[in-house]
Amino acid sequence: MNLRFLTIILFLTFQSYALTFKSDGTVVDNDGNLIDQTNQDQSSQNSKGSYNLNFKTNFSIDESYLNNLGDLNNDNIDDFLLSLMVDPSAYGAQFYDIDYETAEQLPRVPSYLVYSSDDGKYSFELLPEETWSKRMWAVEGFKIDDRRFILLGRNGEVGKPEENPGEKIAVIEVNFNKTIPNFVNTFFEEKKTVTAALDTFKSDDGNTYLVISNYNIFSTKPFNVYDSVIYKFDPNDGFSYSNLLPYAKDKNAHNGVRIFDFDNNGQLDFLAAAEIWKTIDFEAKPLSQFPGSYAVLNWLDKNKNLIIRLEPRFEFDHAGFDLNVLDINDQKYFIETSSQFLGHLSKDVFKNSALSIYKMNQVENYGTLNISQTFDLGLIRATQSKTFFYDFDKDGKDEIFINNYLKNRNYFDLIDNTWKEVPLEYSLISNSRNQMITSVLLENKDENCAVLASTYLYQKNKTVKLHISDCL
Ligand SMILES: [Ca+2]
Ligand SMILES: [Ca+2]
Ligand SMILES: [Ca+2]
Repeated sequence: MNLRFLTIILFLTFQSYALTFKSDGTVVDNDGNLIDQTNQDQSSQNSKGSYNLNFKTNFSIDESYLNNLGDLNNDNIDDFLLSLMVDPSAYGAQFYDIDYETAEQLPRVPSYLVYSSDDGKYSFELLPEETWSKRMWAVEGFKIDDRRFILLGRNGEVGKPEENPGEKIAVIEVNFNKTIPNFVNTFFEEKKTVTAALDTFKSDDGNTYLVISNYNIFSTKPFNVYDSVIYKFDPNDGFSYSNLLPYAKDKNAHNGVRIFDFDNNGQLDFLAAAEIWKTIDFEAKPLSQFPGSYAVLNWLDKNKNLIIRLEPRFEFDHAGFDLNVLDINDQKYFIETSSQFLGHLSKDVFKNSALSIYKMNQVENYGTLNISQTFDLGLIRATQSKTFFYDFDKDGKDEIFINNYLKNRNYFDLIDNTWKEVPLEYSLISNSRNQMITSVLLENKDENCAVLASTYLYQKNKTVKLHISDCL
């Protein structure tokens, strides 16, 4: 099937859903709110030091996503990955209506390593074509000794759940000639999966493990595209199955996973942002006994597991997307983004969006922490919304920042024991039409500042424009 034909089919498929494609290239939802546009506003609102990068492709891009990779080329400035996606659900249409064959026919589209270069600006390099993906937002950079790698969680959701073909996760090894990248090796897992989230950790014996959430609980290998797996990764031999099967909550989709020792007891802990399972019919009956995100202390030692449940902001409609722990003056806070999940066949699959904050206190095993404070993020949905922690006001304690936003980008600051929203002063990509922005915060440790790279989450364009702010 050629692309134009496919586009027409997809277009027709979407007509019956909540969004309308207008002749001027704009897309509006049922309430007439403008969601997207074909012709981007070229006007520039650059302030001193900020600039744009343009990524031209041969594909019509539906979505884009930015992931911080840490400092890969050792100049104390964070590098990042721009991943482009094709996906009907970018426009609110149901990916569930795309069958296996159509999903297989969707093109794989480029990703770019965006790296800090000698001239003090960001440059970019196209990833090897074999690693391009239809749809990828789960990405991480990691190091083994002096070698640098990029882990690509290829293929999020495309197609009906039972027909999603998946893609193989990949690891690219990258060398640098001064700051300029050279992709020297690529490793693939043999089996295709549907990767929602990932993280890496090192064991005490120095081995590197890759934790790949394909939504469901952990399995020894991906028997099914949805089975999550923990791999051991060898820098010379690539992937092998670790056979680690630590606890994860059954009948929940794991949209976000993080593994680190957040209580500083020397044992790795697990943070899971979880989405309730519902029946795939118009009733959308809950299948999860306990909806909500959760943490597991001492994750790799089942005898010492301590499970902390987090009160789900949206109760039996709860879909957590990111969960992290922030430590302020020895008080730890769980920070979660979430949406209300109405059901696969609902007119709006997701609606509403929240940032919820929980004070981590001593809890009994299987105890539930109540929400301490919650904010409405003002997004149509919080899918792929992640949090960053950074000391924006340079007072010695970190604030919370969300990567996705519509009108106001704010950070959340703890002032007199209460979290408050504070406007953020970075220059942004021009957004005269209130498109959904996605961004990534990038630290420059030499200059003790950070830049904000921003672009449109929903693109519908062949040229993707990225705005880099000045370093504040
Ligand atoms: Ca760098
Ligand atoms: Ca721990
Ligand atoms: Ca601060």
